[in-house]
Amino acid sequence: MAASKMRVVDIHTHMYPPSYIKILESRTTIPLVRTFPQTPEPRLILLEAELKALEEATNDPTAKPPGRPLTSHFASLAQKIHFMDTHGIDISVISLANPWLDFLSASESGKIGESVNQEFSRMCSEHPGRLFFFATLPLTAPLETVLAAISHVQSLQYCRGIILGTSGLGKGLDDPALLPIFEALAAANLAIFLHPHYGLPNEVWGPRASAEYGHVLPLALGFPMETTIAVARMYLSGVFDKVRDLRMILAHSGGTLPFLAGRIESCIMHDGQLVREGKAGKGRRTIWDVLKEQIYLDAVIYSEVGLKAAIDASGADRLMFGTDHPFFPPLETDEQGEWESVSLNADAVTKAVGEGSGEAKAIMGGNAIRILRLDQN
Ligand code: 5CU
Repeated sequence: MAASKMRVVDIHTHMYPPSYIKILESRTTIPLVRTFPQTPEPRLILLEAELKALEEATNDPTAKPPGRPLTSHFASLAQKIHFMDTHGIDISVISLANPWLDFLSASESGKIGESVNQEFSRMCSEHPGRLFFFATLPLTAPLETVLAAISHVQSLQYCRGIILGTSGLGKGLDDPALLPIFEALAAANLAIFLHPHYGLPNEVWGPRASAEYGHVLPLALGFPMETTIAVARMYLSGVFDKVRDLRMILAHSGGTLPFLAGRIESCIMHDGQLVREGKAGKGRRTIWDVLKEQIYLDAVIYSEVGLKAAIDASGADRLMFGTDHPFFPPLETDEQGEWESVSLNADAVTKAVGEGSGEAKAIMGGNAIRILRLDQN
């Protein structure tokens, strides 16, 4: 029997549609898009950790430009398809990049969310079978607007889930007020792609970070810790037991969750309060159980060491390849060519499970096709 061809699926790949970029251009506080005299390309400034650099560049035209260049990779569908073709990616599940609709007022987020989701739906319909999307929810709007948005996106042909930040309704993902939303998503068979944005407080990085360390600390450490904390809080609050059909895909291979799950378990078992309250007993589903039953992980971890931990924690049948395009472009080679950030993740899969192995095929695409129903157009 001929060996089946490997299909490559990118489940972690973002866009800001043009209408969203217009909103960012109209803003004076982050997130925003602004042009600076020191560089021709507009800059996209997203993160709290970029505030100091933004202030300095605003007051001093010789200061280094803040944020990242807003290249055509962020908003152009043609560029996304070119990127996919360049890297042998058959299917992409695109999603709005952070911070989604989190900064919009309660009165505007419902309408803007609807049009952003329509725009994603339209982009997918231009490339049937090659593009699917994770929708975005207007979480600052009243509950009925959020629930109506879930019904709306469930009806969109190419929608396979929703992308979610860790703030939820403002109080994190262990907030009981989120339960009806989690229940509605589970009932609609829409997976949650959990993605960080807020990182850790700026003070954690120390006084030298903004001037000397670029974006390394907030992105390499802040993002994964944010995801880890958000999911640990959900687990401790019992969300996964309350909504057994809830399915979550964690960005960046679950932050540090695969590495820290044992420690989380030990801390639960040795916590006097939790033991007294009967929350640490024998029949309980452990964080390991949740990792294997309700959680999927992307394979965006750039090394076989982290990837092996992710596979050990959740199983090779629950990992899905991703690129994080358009973030992490090459800085010294042509952006229209191959990106090292992509090959690092693809090589990690090969090194962890062997080139051409069944597990490699599953992680590179088979799992995503099965889990996200990508063979159903
Ligand atoms: O480089 C960055 O700031 C980011 C970001 O904001 N979001 C993301 O998904 N990856 C990298």
